[in-house]
Amino acid sequence: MIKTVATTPYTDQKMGTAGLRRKSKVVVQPNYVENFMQSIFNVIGNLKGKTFVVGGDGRYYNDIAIQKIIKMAAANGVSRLIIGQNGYMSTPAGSNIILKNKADGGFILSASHNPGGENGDFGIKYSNETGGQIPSAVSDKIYAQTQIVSEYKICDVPDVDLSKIGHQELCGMQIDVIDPVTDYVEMMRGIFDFDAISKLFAAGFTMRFDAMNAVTGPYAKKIFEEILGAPAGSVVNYRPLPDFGGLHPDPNMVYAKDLVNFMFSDQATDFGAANDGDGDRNMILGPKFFVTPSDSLAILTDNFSLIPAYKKGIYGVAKSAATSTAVERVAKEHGIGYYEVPTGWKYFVNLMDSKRITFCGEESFGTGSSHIREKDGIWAVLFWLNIIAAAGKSVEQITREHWQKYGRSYYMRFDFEGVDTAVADKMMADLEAKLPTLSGKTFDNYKVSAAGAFIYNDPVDHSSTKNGLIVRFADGSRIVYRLSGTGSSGATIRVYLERYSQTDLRSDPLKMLTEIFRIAMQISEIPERTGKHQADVIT
Ligand code: G16
Repeated sequence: MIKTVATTPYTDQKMGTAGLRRKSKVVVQPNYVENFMQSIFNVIGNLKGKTFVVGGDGRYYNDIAIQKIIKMAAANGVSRLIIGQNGYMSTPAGSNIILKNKADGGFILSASHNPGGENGDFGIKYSNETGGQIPSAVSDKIYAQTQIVSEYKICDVPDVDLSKIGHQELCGMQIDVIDPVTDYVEMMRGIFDFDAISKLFAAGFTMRFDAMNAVTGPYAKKIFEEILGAPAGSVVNYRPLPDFGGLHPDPNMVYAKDLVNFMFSDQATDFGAANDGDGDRNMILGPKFFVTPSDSLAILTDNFSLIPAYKKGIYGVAKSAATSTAVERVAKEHGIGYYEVPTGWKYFVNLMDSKRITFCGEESFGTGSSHIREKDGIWAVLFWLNIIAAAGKSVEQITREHWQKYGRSYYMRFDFEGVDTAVADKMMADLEAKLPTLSGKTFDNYKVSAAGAFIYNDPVDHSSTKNGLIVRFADGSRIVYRLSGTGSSGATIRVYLERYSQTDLRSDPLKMLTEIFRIAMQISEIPERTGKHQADVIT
């Protein structure tokens, strides 16, 4: 039943910040998924005795791609697949299943926060036995393989029924279809004080969780409504749909606009949250109040002792370089380890495995801990609920008291989308060459203290990664420039701005950052080079 099929390479199968992401229309081309998967299997080598976890966020093409992966895994000699029922599994749940079963890795079919559907995006995230996504050295090898792949192996059998939980066999490979929610719920129960959160809801506390018609709906319904007792209807858009019902499942102020409008209305619940397509990102809101992801990381870290699983102490904390410096001040106050890594959750994995850090987070709405090796949307929401239950304070009170204690990092990200790739690359190259000449120069009242590329030397595997350009000012303000690695067409230039104040805690972030935005445009020449004077998306 095993067939070997001849194929020719696609030139564009290089993974980005988190796996392979392309337009659905690209991925549905003949042999596109097959070439990519065969390249991965070729790089792994001997697959006998190996177990992989497979699932996805339910987006368009999930069902077709998953069948191809199952049949190819069997034909390539994989011993066992653990698959989420109906092909569903969130990215954090997948990481947990890999670790719990000591599996050799896993594949989550998702383009994360990118829109889905026939005209949207599709993607494949590949994790290894750490439960985290593979390091760049491995993805480089896979890319090289995609450039020479000439045949793939597939089991020529009818589709596997993934609707029923249980065991089955295919071409000598064992398949275990599991409920993707159960293990995840148990893990959360082991971390947080479910009794305290239940009491909070029993006392009348209200929340709205927007699952954005993506994979976290079933997880959120189970945990927030069924177990913790949030009022029925607290979880909205909870049915995963192939096109996310037309929503763009990116939990931020721009794309989660139904939730944002609701939370900024007079009908707002006490707490609001959203997750992304595959459940690893989160957004936290209070009534008429938004918590930036950078602040959220700092606040969670500062309050670790309120959470049962962390109350004995945490190793340390890490953030991506582009994320605001808010958590650095918390790390200093608590005397714990502090690390700055390139953008990409995979850079946290070595730090967690070597017990250097417990928490980590990014400005791109990702927060997590060493309970798994991915960021975790529902974990972050439960962390906030647990703090609220333990401290008896609102989201706004907790955040304002945090600023009172540590000062406030005004922080925003400006995205210039759909830029011609050659123009974006040239802009970054020219900027990198120019930055060393800026040191000591003053722009308006801002004096440059240092400027250059961000280079990360991993303390564990000693690899070195260059990612983004940073301009630091004498007053602690910063500009970070990067090209996104998660888009599916053209280039997106990201400009991250930060300004710190110990005294001015109630200003409008956009106003506080107006001057730095102007300086950022002047230094980079983005308007002249791209024709864009305003960002397409501001978060
Ligand atoms: C991925 C990565 C994150 C990264 C984000 C944005 O998240 O796992 O580490 O911060 O992309 O990356 P970029 O700025 O390169 O677009 P996700 O949720 O998309 O898997």
